[in-house]
Amino acid sequence: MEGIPEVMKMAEIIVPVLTPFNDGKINIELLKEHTSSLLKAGVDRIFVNGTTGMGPALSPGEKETNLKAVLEVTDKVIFQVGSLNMGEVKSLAREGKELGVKTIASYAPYYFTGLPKSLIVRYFKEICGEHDEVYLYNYPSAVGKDVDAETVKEIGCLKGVKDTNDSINHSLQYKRVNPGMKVFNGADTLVMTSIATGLDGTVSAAANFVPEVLVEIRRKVSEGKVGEAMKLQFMVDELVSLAKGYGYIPSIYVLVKGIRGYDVGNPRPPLFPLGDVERKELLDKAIKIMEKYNKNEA
Ligand code: ELE
Repeated sequence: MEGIPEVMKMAEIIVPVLTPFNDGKINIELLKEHTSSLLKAGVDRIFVNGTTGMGPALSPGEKETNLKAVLEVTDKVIFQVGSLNMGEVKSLAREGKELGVKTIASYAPYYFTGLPKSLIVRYFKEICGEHDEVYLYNYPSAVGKDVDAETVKEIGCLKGVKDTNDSINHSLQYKRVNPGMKVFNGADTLVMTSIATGLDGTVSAAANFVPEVLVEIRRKVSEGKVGEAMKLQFMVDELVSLAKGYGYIPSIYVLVKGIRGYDVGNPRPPLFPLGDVERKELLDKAIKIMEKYNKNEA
């Protein structure tokens, strides 16, 4: 498309794919089907074992199971390997490399408070020792610490950042301080903003249930139809805000089934699946929101 700023054509839509469980075990077939469906809808890469994928609730073996399932469908994968056991982290990083995964990622060590910066720097440097392309998954509100742009500079070997942060300025700061680094924002409410400000894209959990809408937001922004993009963004915002009232991750399973029309199993307790009444209520409300925007009544 002529006349479209290069950066907007390139902005990636990355989906942190959910992990389908049935009877406590990962349902590999459902994960593969969901992955295929998302790629057909136009998402660019699959982020495996993220927050929405319940990464912190998975054993190393399960993280590998998820990776292998997704690799059967696509090589456009980011493999999240973080945990509180350095040995496991490094062995997953090696495994990713052996399996030909181009990019791996990790959140910072969570739960433990008061870790000095030097320790965070060492954690990421050790991962870089195992793989050529490592991204930081920065998620301060969940992890309890912010690995900021200056720390990333000090780490020195990271190739990208996924910054789950309501401040777009915080995400842009990685670019200012580390030119050449790929930077993605991970907030569902900032999909349009991430694209329009020239970040490298978005990692949005909402891409599990409305991938086409995110692809459309990118298209509208690239065509300069910012008002139309904003309307779609606001629809996503309303859906996310509704879903958060029922527990965001368990709700995503319901929304995928209700909106996309196929089963993705259940989350893993303590992220308990929604009950029948909640499911119906959530879905009825979600459909009303989508109808309102489709009829242009918003
Ligand atoms: C985001 C979360 C953020 C998505 C992942 C993601 O799942 O790995 O509730 O806005 O903090 O990190 O969905 O959720 P909120 O990248």
